[in-house]
This record gives sequence, structure tokens and C-alpha cells, in this order.
Amino acid sequence: MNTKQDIATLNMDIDKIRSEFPILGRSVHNKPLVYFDNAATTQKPQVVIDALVDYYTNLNSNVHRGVHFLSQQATTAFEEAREKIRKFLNARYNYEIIYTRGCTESINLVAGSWGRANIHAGDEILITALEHHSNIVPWQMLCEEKGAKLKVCPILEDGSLDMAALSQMLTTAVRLVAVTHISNTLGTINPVKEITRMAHEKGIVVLIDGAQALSHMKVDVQDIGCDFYAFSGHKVYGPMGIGGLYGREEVLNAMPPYQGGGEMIRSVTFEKTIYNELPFKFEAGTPNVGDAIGFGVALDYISNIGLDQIAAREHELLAYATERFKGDPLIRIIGNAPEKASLISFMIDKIHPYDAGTIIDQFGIAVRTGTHCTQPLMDSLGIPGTIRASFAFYNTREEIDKLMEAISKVEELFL
Ligand code: 7TS
Repeated sequence: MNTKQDIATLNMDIDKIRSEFPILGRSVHNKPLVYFDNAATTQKPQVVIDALVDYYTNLNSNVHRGVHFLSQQATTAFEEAREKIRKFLNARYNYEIIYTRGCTESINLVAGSWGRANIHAGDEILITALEHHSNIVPWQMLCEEKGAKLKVCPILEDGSLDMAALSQMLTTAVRLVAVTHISNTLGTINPVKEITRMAHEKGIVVLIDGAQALSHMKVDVQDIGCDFYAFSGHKVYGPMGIGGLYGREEVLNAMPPYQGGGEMIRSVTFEKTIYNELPFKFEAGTPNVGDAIGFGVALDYISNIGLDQIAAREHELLAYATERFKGDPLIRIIGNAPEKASLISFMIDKIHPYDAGTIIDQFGIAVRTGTHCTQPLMDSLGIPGTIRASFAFYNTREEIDKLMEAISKVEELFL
């Protein structure tokens, strides 16, 4: 199969799309770059790069502070981007979207604000064996501070969540369930709507780590029904250093501020400070205006392509890669959940992932090797790490064929 056939199966002009991502045209080790590290960060289309240049060329000024023209224009663009995020996630109100540096900061915001106010000694927080360190460590820190307990829901052999165990673990002591929407290491898509329903039946608050989900599937926070949804712009074709937290209005309103400073206040005296309304209560200091605008442009870009189109293409790439991998008896795929996003973690016989990654890199192919910030998951699987190829809609079957060639070379050298 070649890219032309890809175009025929889906209504997507892949050559045109690839030309819109300038970095995909570069070479690495004198070979055309094959970028399969999309779960770590996605590449940026020219429109996003242009938006950043335009912001600093024509618009740069601080927001929500000045009556002058530039400040008002920057504020409008910054708030328009918030509205784009609201629409993308189908949140009810734009003030339910809090800008942060990214998913990690969003989870820390919830742990530091909601967690400090609501978690007490003897309480329990339930996470899963699939979590990224970002959705483990903030809860560990909170539990340590409060004398609370962190519980971990196990996974089944195929990498899907053990839902029977989860149901049993939702005891009366649990105050919060924090679960990833999609595993960055195994690709497992968790049934977050079902988990939210089960938790809410018991009055338990739910946070979803959406870092991996926004780029692959339509996310509707009202349909899921969760209390919090954390995400990063750079994993959805937007800039680094910007992301957000969706929180339900009632929950956010009841939370104390996360950081103190300018912007998050209504009035300050040395005796008392009155906090600002949502979302500003949680946005202390000068925000990342240019990147927020770029994030909005990235969401427009993928919305124009269509999330259904993107999901279909990525599904096709995943199916093709899985088929190719299964044809090699030395490859072991780690994670075979029935609901899986477009990434494959694998091992090549007993070859250490770092050794394999180094050779694959020589082919100009970017794959991730190691524990993928999910060390406890690797420990529970009893492996030192994996090689991970994560696909975006701009990838092609030809690129997967090149990866297979590189894997053959690894096998030739090490076995
Ligand atoms: N949660 C999940 C599921 C992730 O995959 C990541 C980043 C994060 C949280 C943290 O996101 P950040 O934008 O705040 O850093 N995952 C990866 C990865 O798989 N390889 O590099 C980063």
C-alpha cells in the first residue's frame, strides 16, 4: 500500500496535509524524518507557527489590564481561544476552562486546591495501574500531606482496566477517582463515561487525564459527566507551555485558589483579599497569551480536517502496523486492549529497548524508548521498558514499512 491508496480509502489529501507540517519535510541522519513520537508531542502545522509569529509581530501586550488598543485586541484573541477550547470539549461555559501550562499543571491544580480542601486523614484516592507519573505523584504528595491512602486499580492481561476490581474498590472511603482517558504506554482507551457514572453513584469526584485523548477522538465533557478533565495543547498540534483544565462550575466555585498573585483577585488590602470570579480565580499572573491563541488555531485546524476522519485514518494506520508487527515472530506487542488508540508499544525479543531505539534512530525514525513516565506500569508488567511507535494522521503506511526495515536491521545486529 502506498500513500495514494491511503488517499483513496479516506477522504484526506495526505500529501497536502503533510506539506502543511514543515518539520515533516526535514531529514535526520540524511534520511527523510519519520516521526512516530506523537504521544510525546505532536508536530505543528504552519498555521499554528504563523499564529505565534503574528501574535508577537502584531499583537503582543498584556491581557485583561489595559484600556489601550493592543491590550484589548490581545484580550479578545486570548478569550476567543478559550471559547474554541470550550466548544471543542463541549463544556457548558467558557469560564469552566482554566488555562494552565499543560496537563501536569492542571492535575497539580486540582490536587493543590480541591485536594487540600477535601482530602482528609483516612480518605482514599483511587488511580489505575495505567497512569502517567503526572497522575500519580501529585496524589502521592497529597496523601502524604493529609494521611490519606492511594489505591491502584489493576489491569487485565490485555492492558484494559479491570472494571470488576474498580467497582469493588469504589468504597465509601474513596473521595476521588483519577484515571487516564487513554494510556500513553499501552494505548488502552478507558471507559471514562462508565467509570464516572459508577463513581458519581457513590458521590465520588472524578478527574480524567485527557493528555492523550484530544488528538484522537471527540471528547465531550458533558457527555462523560466528569468533574475535571486535564489536557495539554502540545499533544493536539498546538504549542508547548499551554494547556488547560475543564472543571464543572459548581466544583470550581467551591474550590480555593491555587496560586496567589495578580489577575486572580477582585480587590486586595493588607487585611483581606477578595478573589476574582471564574476562570480568573485560578489564573494568577501574566498568562501564556501567544500560545493560547496558537492552541485555538490548532483546534480549528484539526476540526476542519474532522475528528472522525482523523480517527478513521489513525485506526487504519494502527491496524496496518499491528498486522505487520504480528508477522514478525520476534516482536511482542505490549497492550492489546480491544479499545486502543493509535500507538503500539513493543519489544523485539530480548533486545533492550534503548539498543533498538538507537539503531531505529539511524534510519531517521523517531520512536520513544523507555518507561514512558509509567514506571509502576512497567514494573507490574515485569519489563524494563518498551519501544513505542505512536501515529498521527499525517503518518503513512510507507513510513510503517520503513520502521519494519529498521526493526529487521536491529534483529540482524543483536540476534
Ligand atoms: N498524562 C498522560 C497520559 C501523558 O501521556 C502525559 C505526557 C502527561 C499526562 C503529561 O503531559 P504534559 O504535557 O503535562 O507533560 N506523556 C508523554 C509521553 O508519553 N511521552 O512524553 C510525554
